[in-house]
Amino acid sequence: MTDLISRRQFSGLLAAGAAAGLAPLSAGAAAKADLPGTRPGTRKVIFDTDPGIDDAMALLFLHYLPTIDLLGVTTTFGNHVVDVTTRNALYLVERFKINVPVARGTGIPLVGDYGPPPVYVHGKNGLGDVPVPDQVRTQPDPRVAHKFIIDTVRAHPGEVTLVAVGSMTNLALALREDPEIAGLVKEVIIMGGAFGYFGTLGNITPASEANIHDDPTAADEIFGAKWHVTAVGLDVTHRVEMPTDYLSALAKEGGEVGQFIWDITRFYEAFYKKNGMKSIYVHDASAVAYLADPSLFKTRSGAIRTVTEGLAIGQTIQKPDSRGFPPGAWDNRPSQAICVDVDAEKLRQLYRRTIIAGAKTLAAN
Ligand SMILES: [Ca+2]
Repeated sequence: MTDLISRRQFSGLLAAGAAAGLAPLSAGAAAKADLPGTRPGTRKVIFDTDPGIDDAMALLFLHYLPTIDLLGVTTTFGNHVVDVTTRNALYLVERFKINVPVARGTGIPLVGDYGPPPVYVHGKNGLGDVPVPDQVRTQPDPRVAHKFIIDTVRAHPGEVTLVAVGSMTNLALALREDPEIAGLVKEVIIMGGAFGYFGTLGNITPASEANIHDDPTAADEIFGAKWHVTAVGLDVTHRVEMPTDYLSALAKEGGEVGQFIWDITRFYEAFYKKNGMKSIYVHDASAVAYLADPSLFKTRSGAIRTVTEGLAIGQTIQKPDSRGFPPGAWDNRPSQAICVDVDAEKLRQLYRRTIIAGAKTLAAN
């Protein structure tokens, strides 16, 4: 949503939603032009993604947030090979009339190889095996993803937030080719890492979260660059669950968008239920929620390193600024933020309200 008319329509629909009994997140919220609790103004965003079921949920959330000006989608490998994640991104922007370019990114990490895609989590087609055409009409941007990132950041110096929810390879390639962009990016928000805050383990090994494990060298480079990174890792995303009844209510209230989220999450939910859970984890949409409303989270500052080889490859370790240690590998690295707590209920409310209001704009257009 990039034009003023659709933003106004959206705000009106939000107010209508509040009048219909949707619980506001804060008193007097329905009267505000923007979503309650969200950052004021328009935030320019590039979404770097590997769709992916939770990526699709995050992209729809991002698209329908009225405070966000989505400038483009860049694709990477992770939840599937990059051919498939790019096809899925093109399909999503076409189907939901998200009028932004999609730039295809790299298919391999900076070092080593990409293993078999986790089809047991995201399905053979990466979108929970809901039918997706092999080919979509929308063509990718002619630029490779990291060039698109460089061009777009340089076109809007100081304004662009990078939200990265797959492997960090495109961001690292952009930094390698044009290190000055670190000083031109407004902010970087990633879904990635497991920092052990609550004794949190990884999800691909006991040490490592999948996005970081897919390219630990890239992750270490992006944490070491002189831009501000906030990592929304498993420490908080494992505290944000969407149970079946939440998703079924979204399917009823959220029009075509809610129905699509319901459809793609059937496969994902079955995976989690096989592993003894009653709900799905909301990984990538939690990073978008941080962008929309950082007050939903608590953070901790400190330099971050990623283990790039050996048994613990992909492990992310922060040295909190509040702690002193003898000289070591964290010295002379920028202080970055990790999320250490989240108001999951408010996050779910924000997601629900955004999808329901967004679905009405889709139906009206
Ligand atoms: Ca992802």
